[in-house]
Amino acid sequence: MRLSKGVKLQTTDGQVDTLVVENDLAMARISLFGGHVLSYIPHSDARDRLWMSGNAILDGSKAIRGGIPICWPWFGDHPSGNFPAHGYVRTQQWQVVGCEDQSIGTIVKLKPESALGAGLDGELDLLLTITVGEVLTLELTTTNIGANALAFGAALHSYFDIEDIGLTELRGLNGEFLDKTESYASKVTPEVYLFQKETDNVHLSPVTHTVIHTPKFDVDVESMGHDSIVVWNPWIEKSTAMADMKDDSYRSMLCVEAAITQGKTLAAGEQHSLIQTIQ
Ligand code: TA6
Repeated sequence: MRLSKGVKLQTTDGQVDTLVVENDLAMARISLFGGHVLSYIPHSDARDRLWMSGNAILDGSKAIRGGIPICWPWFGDHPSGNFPAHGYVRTQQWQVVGCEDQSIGTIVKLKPESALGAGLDGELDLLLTITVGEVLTLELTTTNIGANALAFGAALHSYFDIEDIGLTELRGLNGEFLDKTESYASKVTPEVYLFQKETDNVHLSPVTHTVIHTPKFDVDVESMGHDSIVVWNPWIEKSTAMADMKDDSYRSMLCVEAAITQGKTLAAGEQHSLIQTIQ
C-alpha cells in the first residue's frame, strides 16, 4: 500500500484498519473497512465536523454507525428486499489506490475489494476520492464497465456532530420532499426547518448548498451529482432500538446526505460522480 507523507496506516487488534491523514490544514481518520471517513477536524477550529456513535461497532462485523457511510450501488432497501440495506460496499474492505499530498490538502483514492456483488445486475466500477484540506470533499465516481445501460443508487450518508438537535435548524432546502416516516407522503419543505420528532425526509431537490445552523456554529454542506438530499434523525425510539446507538445520542447528530434515491441510469462506458463538500 503506497501512502504519502500525510497518511499513516493505524492497525489496532480487533478493530478495522484506519488511515490517519494529517497535514497543515486538517486531520481525518478513514476506516479501510467500508471506505468510511470517521472523523474530519480542520486545524482552524479543531472541531470534528462528523458524529460517531459511542456504541459504533468497529470490528468489521457491521456497517459503522457515524462518519460518512458509502451507500452503493443502491440507496435504502434493495427492490427485491433480499440484499442488505444501502448496498454492499460499506461492509467491504477497501484498498488504497492513490495518495498524494498537495497544497489544497491530502488526496486519498480508495476502491472496494469488489464493486460487483449480489444484487447488482451488471458491471460497475467504483472509486472514492477523499480530499482532506480546509474543507473535506468526497467524490464517489461510478463507471458502467458493462455492455448495457444500468441504473444505480448511492448516498454519501454523512452524520454531522451538533450540540442539540432541539437547537438545530437546517437551511437552504426548498420544494417537495417525501416523508419516509409517513409512507413517503409528499410534503413541502418548511420555511424554518426544525427537528421535534423522527425525521426521514427525501428532498427531491437540485439545491446544492445547505447549512446546518446551531447556536455555536454553522456547518456548510455542498452537494453535487445528487437527485436527492436526505435528512435523517432517528429520534429516541429508533435510537433506543439500535444497539450501535446510545439511547439519547440522537440529540447530538443529524444526517444530511447527498444521495441518488431515484436511480441514475448510466450508458455503457458512462461515468457519474456524486460529491459532497463539508466546511
Ligand atoms: O438515510 C436515512 C436512512 O435510509 C434511514 O431510513 C435509516 O434506515 C438510515 O438510513 C440508517 O440506515 P442503516 O442501515 O445505516 O441503519
